[in-house]
Amino acid sequence: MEKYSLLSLFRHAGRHHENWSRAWRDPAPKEAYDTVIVGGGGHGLATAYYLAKEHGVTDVGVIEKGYLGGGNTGRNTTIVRSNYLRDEAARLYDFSLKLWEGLSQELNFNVMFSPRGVMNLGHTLQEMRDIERRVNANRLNGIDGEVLTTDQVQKRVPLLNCSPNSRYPVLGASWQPRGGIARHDAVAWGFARAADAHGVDLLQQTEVTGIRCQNGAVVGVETSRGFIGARKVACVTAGNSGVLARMAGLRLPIESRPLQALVSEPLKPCLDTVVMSNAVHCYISQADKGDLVIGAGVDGYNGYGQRGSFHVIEHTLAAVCDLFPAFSRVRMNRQWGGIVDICPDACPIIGKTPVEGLYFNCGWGTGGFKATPGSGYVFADTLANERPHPLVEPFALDRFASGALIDEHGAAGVAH
Ligand code: FAD
Ligand code: PYC
Repeated sequence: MEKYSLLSLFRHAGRHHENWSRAWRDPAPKEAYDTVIVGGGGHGLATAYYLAKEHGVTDVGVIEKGYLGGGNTGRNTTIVRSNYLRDEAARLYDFSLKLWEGLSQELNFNVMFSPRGVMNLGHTLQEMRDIERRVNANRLNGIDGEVLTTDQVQKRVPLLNCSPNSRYPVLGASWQPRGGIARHDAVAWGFARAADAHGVDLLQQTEVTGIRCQNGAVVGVETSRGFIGARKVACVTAGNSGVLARMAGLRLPIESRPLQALVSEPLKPCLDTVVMSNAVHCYISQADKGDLVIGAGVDGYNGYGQRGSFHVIEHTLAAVCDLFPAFSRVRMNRQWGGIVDICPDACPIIGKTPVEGLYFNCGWGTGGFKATPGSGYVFADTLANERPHPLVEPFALDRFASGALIDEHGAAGVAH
């Protein structure tokens, strides 16, 4: 086995990046599809893949205005975990985590899922109580979780400042060993390649500019490459869901805000788990390339610019230096932003809309990367069977009319 991979490495090295075969086709749009998916991020591509693979629905076009994975999928800090408080959310995210655990094999593409554990620090007595409550709730749902003492935290993360005299003393943490990180681009590419292999058309550089409806039902989308008919239209357009909804005359309970992240210069391995702190507003891990991947909170205003305010990352870096004094000498390399669609209860909206044939999967806010495979799976099931998958029933749009909200601000907390 080793011999073959070495041989193939040499073969590829000799190609000087030439004559690679395409990982997916670049088809011309058809006049119509059974299902059009708007948005070629991880969720849209996963939906297309599971529609084809699990339900045999292959007459599908994924319409992406930019390049595949160029939205939040390619801009996030890649934290994967399922330690949500409410039963409905915990079940959905853990379903997704289980799919992550076999995803590289499923797609025959290394998505570099690395279950290195996720730690949420507690700095006050009240935070520790919340942590204990959440870990207990997780365990009741069969989700792994432990409460760590300060000493146990220090042992796992030697560089963390656990001194009782620090500005944010570490009183303990929650710990989910099955959580971790994954390679964001690879997830998009893996789903794209697999969906294409099932015959799904991936249409890049194609912007949806309108949603055409007749007699209360969707009939297709206007695009920068002309009208494309569809029996079903599924919008998976994180950051732009409100814009798409407006094209169909709908208004979603969503706010679109910038969320930032940044990476440092590469370092030797020094942090082998994910550390998150709601109170100081930072989360940090070390990528396989060696750079520290750091995330901040959302900006306090709505907008569609994919950048954020300087004071937000300044605050986050101050927090990183408090928690990890050794990192104060590390230089930052790049910073960027994405636009996240946030619902009032910090949970997604998945399912039908009042327009027949028009579906939305949106509102994942600051935390949808971890849901990518699970979201695609349950959304595909919902689309194919024209009824909500049992796991998504609680996430219907009408919960904002009925009041059956699923408050996950605590679990989503760090980036809100
Ligand atoms: P996207 O990847 O954004 O895909 C939507 C696509 O729709 C885009 O490619 C866009 O170009 C396209 N589109 C929009 N409008 C149109 C149109 N009119 N026509 C055609 N195409 C259109 N989540 C986590 O779980 N863990 C994290 O650590 C984490 N960190 C984050 C850090 C940052 C800085 C950001 C911004 C987000 C973070 N998230 C995290 C959230 C996560 O990135 C998103 O919830 C998730 O990636 C959404 O995936 P998606 O496929 O729905 O959206
Ligand atoms: O949901 O775990 C998360 C997260 C971390 C950073 C942004 N979102």
